[in-house]
Amino acid sequence: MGGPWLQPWWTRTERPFESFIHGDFDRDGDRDLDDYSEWTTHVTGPCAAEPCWPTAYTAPCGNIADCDDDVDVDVHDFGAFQAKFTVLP
Ligand SMILES: [Ca+2]
Ligand SMILES: [Ca+2]
Ligand SMILES: [Ca+2]
Repeated sequence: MGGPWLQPWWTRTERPFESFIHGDFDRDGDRDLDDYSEWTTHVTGPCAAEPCWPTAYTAPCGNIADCDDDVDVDVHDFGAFQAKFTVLP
């Protein structure tokens, strides 16, 4: 496998998982189409009763997609993602 910078950032031990911007999967400071592509892989739909327990997502980076921190990834998270959609020059 390639060097550590070719791996998804959440698998890198030198960058703490706890520090992130919701929706910024590649940690380049924006929420663009690359991030949206990853975001779509974490969609769970809403829980019957929110906040969800157990968590609706099981992937360790599901909380990055969960923009409103209610432990699911649904249309409300999409709205929050869309509102912050940016492309850096
Ligand atoms: Ca990004
Ligand atoms: Ca929700
Ligand atoms: Ca959510």
